[in-house]
Formats: sequence, structure tokens, C-alpha cells
Amino acid sequence: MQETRRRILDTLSTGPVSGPEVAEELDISRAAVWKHVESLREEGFEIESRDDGYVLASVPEFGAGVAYELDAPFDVEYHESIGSTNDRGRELAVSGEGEIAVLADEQTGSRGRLDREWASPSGGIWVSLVCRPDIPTAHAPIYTLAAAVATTESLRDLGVDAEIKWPNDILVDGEKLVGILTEMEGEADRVSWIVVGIGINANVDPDIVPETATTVREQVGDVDRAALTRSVIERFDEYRANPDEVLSAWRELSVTLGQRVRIETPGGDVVGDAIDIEFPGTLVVETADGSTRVSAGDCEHLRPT
Ligand code: BT5
Repeated sequence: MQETRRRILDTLSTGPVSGPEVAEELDISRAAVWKHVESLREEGFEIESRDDGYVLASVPEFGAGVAYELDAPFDVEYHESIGSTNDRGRELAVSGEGEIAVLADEQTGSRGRLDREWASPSGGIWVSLVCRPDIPTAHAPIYTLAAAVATTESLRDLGVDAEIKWPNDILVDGEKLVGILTEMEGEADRVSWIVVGIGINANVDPDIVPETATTVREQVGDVDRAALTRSVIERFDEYRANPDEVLSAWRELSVTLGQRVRIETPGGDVVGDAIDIEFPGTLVVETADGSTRVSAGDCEHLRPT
């Protein structure tokens, strides 16, 4: 959020405070104060005009409410409805925008991996983080892991028994609550951008997502989406700079480690016990022929033999 707007909101939250007082405090014109107040109202901030001045009465439940008080270096672009936040994120990345979180209440053309459909009804948290890291292309998977860890920890804080299934799902009792789609572009040795798309079935009825899915509403009831989104983005921002911490947190939160798995890879199925995760996101599987390292593929948890 633009610094002046944030400061205006901070000032109004201690209100009532008059327009001229705000203007003086921020060293801007009265007309500028009025313009900012009008556009903040359009974004959903409830700002009352009383005889003794302005008061911030409420912050939007989602949307612009996420940017206010976000403690991470991402701008926020909010859409009530959009095709896909990842598509919009890619567009912004290609056009040279800096780091930005594209957020939507509803998506009408959202995607999973391999162009699978992803249901995104109103009430969810559909967010794509446009990142511009200075890392080699081969390290990009750590961003997916960082997003999974950040999201799982934020959900656990709300009492949701979330666990990570390699490589990119968050489950509760085997039902999918969150999906992550990471896309990127770069030269062989340098990433030019990464878009990490996170889809959380938040305040959504379970009967409007696939049968294999669950929602936060079903697990613990409705939550403050703006606070949850901020928590995910802030934790992601901290984790992405600390790959070792990502891996140790991932080991703690994973339901895949210790399981017998079948992973479909382009080179054929890998079946064995998932025993560890290695940088940047490689699963170590103990098969009948020894240890194998798998960097991508669809993973199925099998019953122990
Ligand atoms: C994923 O794909 O899990 C990645 C999903 C990423 C969605 C986010 S939302 C924000 C951003 N914008 C986008 O356009 N995408 C990202 P995959 O592992 O391929 O799983 C897809 C499968 O999950 C589908 O084939 C369904 O079986 C199932 N599925 C679809 N919608 C679901 C939902 N809302 N909740 C749980 N499972 C779902």
C-alpha cells in the first residue's frame, strides 16, 4: 500500500481528526487528503465524516484490507473476480513490475498443474506472488516449499490440522485444502521471475469444491481472510530467504515422509518409501534398488506393504 495512504489510515484510526489536521500531520494539501479519503472509501474502507472530523470505522474484510498492515515488500492488486491470478501475475512479471501479490475473491479460469481445472468460488483466498529473486533456475522449487510451509503454519495457527503432501498440496485427513502452482521464466542460470500461486479453500462451502477437497469453513468455521493472507505472505517472505529453515519446517509438517509412495515421473513410476527432502525440493525415495531422488511428478500415498 502506498505510504501516504497507510499513514492516513493510521491517523484516521486514532480519530476523530479533521482534514486540516491530517494535512498538517502528513505535510500534504487538504485537497490531497480529501482525494485519498475518497479513493480509500472506494476500496472499501469505512471512513465516517463527523462534525469533529474523520474516523476509520472499519477495514475491508479482504481485498484492500490485506495491504493495510502487510509487513512484507509486496504491493497488492485486488480483483473481486478474475480469470486466473497466476495469468495476471505472469502478465505483470513480463511487463517488468516489481514484487506484487495478485489477489482475488473469485477466479473464473484458474489452473492447477498441467492445465488441470482448479475450482475457485467466492470466499476463497486465491493469490499469486510475483517474485524477482536473484537465484539460479534450478533452485526455484524451494519457493513452492516455502509457500507450502508458510501456508501450513498459518493454517495451523487457526486450529486447522494441515499437513503437506509432496510436492505442492496441503491436506487435512487426506482431503485437499490448498494447491500451489509455481511458474517461472529465466535463462539457464538466472530466474527472471517466479509466480507462486496459492489457492486456499477458505470461507467456502465444502459442497462447491471437488469431493476430494475440504475447506477451512468445514474444518474450523470462517476465518479473517485478510489476516490469514497477510500471515501467509509475511511468512513466505521470511522463509524464501532461509532455505535451510524451509527444509526443516517442511520435514516437520509433511505427511509424505515415512509413507510408501508411488510417483509418476516422465521416466516411469517410482515406488518406495519417502525418507527425506533435499534442497531445492527433491524427494528421496528408498526403492527396492536403493535410494532414488525425484524432483517432480504426481505423488500417491500407498498403504504400507
Ligand atoms: C494444484 O494443481 O493443486 C495447483 C492449484 C493452484 C491454484 C492457484 S489459485 C491462485 C493461482 N491462480 C491459478 O490460476 N492457479 C493458482 P494440481 O496438483 O494439478 O491439482 C488439481 C486437482 O485438484 C484437480 O484436478 C482437482 O482434482 C483438484 N481440485 C480442483 N479444484 C480444487 C479445489 N478448489 N480444492 C481442492 N482440490 C481441487
